Amino acid sequence: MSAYETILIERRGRVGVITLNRPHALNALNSTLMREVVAAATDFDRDRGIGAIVVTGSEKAFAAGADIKEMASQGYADVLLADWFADWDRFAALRTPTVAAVAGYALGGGCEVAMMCDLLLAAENAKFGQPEITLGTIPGIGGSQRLTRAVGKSKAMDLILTGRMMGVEEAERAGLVARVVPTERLLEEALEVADKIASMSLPAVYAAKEAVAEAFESTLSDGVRFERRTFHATFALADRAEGMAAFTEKRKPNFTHS
Ligand code: CO8
Repeated sequence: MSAYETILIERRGRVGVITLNRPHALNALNSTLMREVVAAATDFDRDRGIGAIVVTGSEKAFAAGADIKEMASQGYADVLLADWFADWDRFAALRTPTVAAVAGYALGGGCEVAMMCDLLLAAENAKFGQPEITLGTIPGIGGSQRLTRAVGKSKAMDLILTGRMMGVEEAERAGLVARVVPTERLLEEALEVADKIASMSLPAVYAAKEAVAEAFESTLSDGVRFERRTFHATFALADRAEGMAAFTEKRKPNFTHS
């Protein structure tokens, strides 16, 4: 079914699953893989039959970073002119909620892609880190910004300046991870969460995701105003009327995504 070289894609009901699949390189993000993930995610995002997207890797690695072998020969002008990693802005701008299901290594670009997802489920064996400093460079897919917003300045500095890895307990304590799950149940749990999200009203889900994302882009008063206006707008939805009627009538809502 998949015309992709470096990822597998699958539809499970209303959930789209993207599996990073370069096992010989611990799913290192080369340019083909990056292009394919963004293309597959964009296709799912345009599909009204998809209500959530799961991004996952293997048990050994979500992704061990951008592909160092591919980057090694590049110069400043090469990466500047090609605007390396700018494509990921399209991934960050998806309207469909994205769930990262992370087992094993999530390092460098791998950690950054996981953090670009809306929520992050981690297996007990997951390890997070931004080791770019050990290569003489720095995070390039948003890590210095998203990690700092997720875990605060001190821990972000610790990870980014030393390049050390962080296990799941520390990652959960620091607020990077929504839930830690047994490694063998990771995909199942991620699919359950994604299914739950996909069972809600799609326009309400878009609105909720946009409102939470606004917290990272605005002042508190602007964000609260944005939320209030968006909340008011949900009163134009048939699904909002159905959701409240179903509660009153003590039955399950039948959302039509309208
Ligand atoms: N890139 C390319 N190949 C990789 C990568 C990678 N990031 N990670 C692992 N591999 C390859 C290895 O080279 C090896 O290949 P081979 O068998 O051909 O030698 C294979 O995957 C298996 O890896 P290991 O044998 O090393 O497996 P171990 O279990 O011994 O170690 C580690 C696992 C600890 C994860 C180790 O592989 C490692 O340290 N990997 C690199 C991690 C890293 O530094 N990631 C950050 C990359 S930089 C980045 O993501 C953002 C850069 C932003 C730059 C901005 C520029 C514009």
